[in-house]
Parts: sequence; structure tokens; C-alpha cells
Amino acid sequence: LAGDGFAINGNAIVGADRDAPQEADVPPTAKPKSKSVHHNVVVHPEEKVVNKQGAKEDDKNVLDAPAPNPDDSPGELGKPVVLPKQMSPEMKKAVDDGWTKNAFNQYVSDLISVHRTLPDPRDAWCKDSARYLSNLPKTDVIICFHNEAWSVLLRTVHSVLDRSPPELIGKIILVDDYSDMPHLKKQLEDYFVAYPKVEIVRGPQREGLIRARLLGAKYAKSAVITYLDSHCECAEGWLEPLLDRIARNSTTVVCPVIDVIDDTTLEFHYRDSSGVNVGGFDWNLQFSWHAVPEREKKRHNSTSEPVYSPTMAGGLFSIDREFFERLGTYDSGFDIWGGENLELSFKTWMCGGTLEIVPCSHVGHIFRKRSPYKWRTGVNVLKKNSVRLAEVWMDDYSKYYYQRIGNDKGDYGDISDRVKLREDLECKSFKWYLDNIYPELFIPGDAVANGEIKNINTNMCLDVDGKNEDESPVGVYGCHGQGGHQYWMLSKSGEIRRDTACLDYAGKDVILFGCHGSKGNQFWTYREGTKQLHHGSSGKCLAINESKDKLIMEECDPRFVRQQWLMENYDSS
Ligand code: UD2
Ligand code: MN
Repeated sequence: LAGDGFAINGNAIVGADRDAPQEADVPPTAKPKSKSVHHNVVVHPEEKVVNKQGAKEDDKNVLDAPAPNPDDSPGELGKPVVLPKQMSPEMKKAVDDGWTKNAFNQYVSDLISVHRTLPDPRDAWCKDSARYLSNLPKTDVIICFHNEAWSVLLRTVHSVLDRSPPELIGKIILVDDYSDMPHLKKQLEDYFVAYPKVEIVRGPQREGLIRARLLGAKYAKSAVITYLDSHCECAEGWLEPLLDRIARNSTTVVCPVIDVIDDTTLEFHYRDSSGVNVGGFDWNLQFSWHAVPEREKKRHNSTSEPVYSPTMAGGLFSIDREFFERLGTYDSGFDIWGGENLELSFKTWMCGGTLEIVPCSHVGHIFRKRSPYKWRTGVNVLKKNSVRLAEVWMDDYSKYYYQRIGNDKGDYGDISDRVKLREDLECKSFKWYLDNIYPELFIPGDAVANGEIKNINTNMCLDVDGKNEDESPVGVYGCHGQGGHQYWMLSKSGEIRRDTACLDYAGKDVILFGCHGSKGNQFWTYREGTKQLHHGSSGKCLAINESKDKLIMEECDPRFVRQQWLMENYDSS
């Protein structure tokens, strides 16, 4: 077992761990929407209460004789496991504990074999082995974890071993980012003694996922590095289509389709190639999913072909090891969680590579609604990472992010070596990236107004009420001047936008709805003279109600001050 101490750069880490700033502030990774068929397997209350180490017993048997699992065992073929409504107090406690520790249903995971079978999610197109080069490079698989559940971590590793051609796997490097759960110590080492490809690396202090990944990379020897989160399941045939792209061009960085493993039932929901999404981001520098754009569809004959993606979700990808090094791997000044996915995405594109999503490759991931582990105290980790990202890679466009954080960059440390890296690599500009790789992104500078929309005689502003989602209602809230939920842009074409969502009125409530670009319910005109916001399809005006706590739409009348709004940074020219 490897495990020497390490210091990837000189960044000292200050402060003790504690809970994430506020659970609601930790953006859970956007979960792609998915469709699926349900075949419920109900576990009856009289069935065993899980033992603490989950699938351990089960594994022993499997170790001796890896017999195929009968299809009716819990969770086989990716089916959901549904717990009974009525549970004994002990069982209920075990279920609740599992949720508290992991933010997914560990109890259910522990009932499922760590070698469970999955449906084969691939299109017929993908199964033609002639599509892939015969001499594919080997990959090392790096899986970082901080306090992962036993059965989930094991299932991740076994899904790699069970569903990859052995000759394509060098090592599986498990990087323990200073976990304190007891099962991740000696028990883990003992378990993997039987699997010579698995190596466990332990960091001497909590580093966060970015530096943990860098530690893992130090132990990698194969031509390709593949990263996975510690709660994944690789599906049949996941690896060859990824390695094939890199074998053809070592500057291609590839991501599998990320299927959703349900956090409650552990059902594996797979998406067929027509439902593949690509990655984007918004000006809060949050990752988002989007349908494959038309311009990209035109480049292909089949929906199974790899598609260009402006960004990656972050956790699951393969990259040529030398190319990764050439790109300067990750910024080791990034702490705990976040931003590294955009860093790698931007520089891949800007510094001579391409980033693709490969519809033939499927890996499931448990998307969680909150982060179960401790972040750091006293620093807004995600903001610090994002400011480093913006400073180094986004040129003048960084200002749009800064507007979202009240122009307060905070202390983001020294970035001079990252700036130098960009210069040395002679990377293209961020404008080039936006124009060529992500033309769908709305640029706030193209807006006629941006900032808050304030009702004139009250101190109330248009506010998305915490939800920047499709079809969520828009209301009013005391103006706070911090951007965030009160940041709006009026586009030249008459939309009042957030990033990808637009203010929409279809006769009922004023809501946010995905921008469609065809005016109608999303068409607004600001009359500078009367300060009214006229709505296109209804001809009504936006107003605040009498008790000044709701938005209403009513007949336009310039005498009503309740219809008068101040648009920040309005420029009529
Ligand atoms: C997503 C990515 C994740 C990462 C993150 C942004 C997917 C499916 N997931 O968040 O890989 O890119 O966005 O940074 O694309 N971990 C550590 N040390 C820590 C914290 C986490 O080792 O201090 C491990 C953790 O056990 C897990 C991985 O890092 O295996 C990613 O963390 P996550 O699952 O909480 O992130 P996720 O999926 O919400
Ligand atoms: Mn994850």
C-alpha cells in the first residue's frame, strides 16, 4: 500500500472542519432529468436488518465463487429497492442513520449485492466492436473518497473490475481523503488484499477532492487516467468507447453519459442516446445540463456518436495522462469541492483539446441533494475556487461572475503560477471559447439592463425566491443589493432573463421558464418614461399588489406607481 505524506503545493489549510456553510448553499450537482421503467422490488420488514458493514457477508461468498446473481435479488438489473412503509423502530433508525451519514439511502444499498447486474444501456450502434480500435491504451482508475459508505464504495470498484476488459485496467487507485469512518481503515485494506490491481493511497490530512485527485494521479502509470466518484456503477461496455476516443487523439477528453442512481431506491435509471445532454455553465459559475444543440446534431449521423460538450460535470472522465500534465492538471489551490470541472473544461478547449460526451459509455452516479460531509470553516470554499478560475481563465468576462457575488472577490490566494501556465501553453481567449464552443450562453454585456428590478416607491425587488428553476414562481423581496436571486437582465430582444430562464407570464402567475427566444409570453418592453414593464402577449403591466408582497399583472395605467419599476444599469442606446 502506498501512502507517503504529500504536499502538492505549499497551500496551508487553515481552520477546522465543520458543516458546510449551509446545506442549502451547497449546490448539489445538477441531476440530469431521466426517464425510466419501474420494476419495484419491495423488501419486507421481516427481512434482515442490515448489518453495519453492509454487504460484507455477501462479499465473502462472492469472493469464493462469483456466481451470477439471481435476477430476483434486491436491486439486480438496476431495479429499485423499496422499503416498506411500516418499519420496526430498529430498522427505521438504521435507515435514518444511513441517510444522515451519506445523504442517500445506505440501508437500501447495503441490501444490494456489490456485484449487482445492470441493464445494458447501449444502443445497438455501440455494440459493434469494429467501431473501436483494437489496440486500446490501458487506464488507471482513480476513485477519491471522503467517508463513503462501504457497500457503495465496493460496488463502485467491483463495477469497474466486473465490467471492464482486464487488459485495459492498470490499477484502481483508491484515494482516502482523510476519512474517519472505521470501515475505511484496516477493513478496507484487508478486503482488497484479494484484488492486486487495487491500491489504497491515504492523504495525511483532509485535502478536498481536487488535491485528493492530484495525489491519486501521482501514483498513476498507465497512459490514460480515468476518474470516478466513489458512488458510481459502470455499465457494460463503458470503457472501450472512452479509450477509443483518446487512442485516436490524445487531446480528446471524454466523459461517459452519467446515468442517475436513485438516492432512495438505488434504481439505475439509464438514458438512451436521444436523451443525452451536454454540459454548460451559468454566470454564477455553476455547472448545468443542456440538450445537444442543433449545430452539434448536424455534425452527426447517429445520436450514438460522441458529441462536443462545452463543460464536464466533473466527476467522471478519462484523459490522456500526458495531456493532463501538459494542461497543468488541476489548480491545487482549489479546496474541498467545486470549480475544478470548469477549470479543466475551459483549458481543455482553450489550450488545444476537445471535450466530448460519449453516448455509448454509461456510468451511474448517486446524485445527492445535500453534501453529507464537512466542508471548511470561515471560508466560502466554492467562491474562492470560482474566483481563482475566473481570474485565470475568463479574461474580462470574469466581471459577470463578480457581479453575482457583489464584486467581493475575497482572499483567493496566489494565482501567478496558473497565469503563467496559461501563457506558456499559449491558450486561446475566453471570447474564442464563448464564440466557438458555447455560443448558446447569454452574455450579460449584451443586455440592455442588468441588476435589480426595483419597485419605485417600495424597497421591493423582483426575486426568484430561492429557486432558479423552470416553472418556479417569481415574487418580490426586500432589495438587498447582493445580486443573487435579484439579478436580472433585460435582453435586446425583450426577455427579462436569469441565465437560461426567462420571466414568463401565461395568464396565471409570473414565473421563470426556460428561455425559448420566440417572444410571446416572454416578451417585455420597458417604457423608460412611465417606468412600466409591458408584457407582450397579454398587453398587461407588471405591478406589485396592495400588501406589497406579491407580483400581479394588470391593465396598464401610467398613473399607478405600483406599476413603476427601476431597472438597474438601464442603457437605452
Ligand atoms: C460533482 C462531481 C464531482 C466534482 C464536483 C465539483 C459528478 C457526478 N460529480 O459533485 O466529481 O467534480 O461536482 O467539485 O460529476 N471527496 C473527497 N474529499 C472531499 C470531498 C469529496 O475525496 O473533501 C470525494 C467524494 O467522496 C466523491 C467525490 O470526491 O467521491 C466527489 O464529491 P461529491 O460526490 O460530493 O460531489 P458531487 O457528485 O456532488
Ligand atoms: Mn458524487
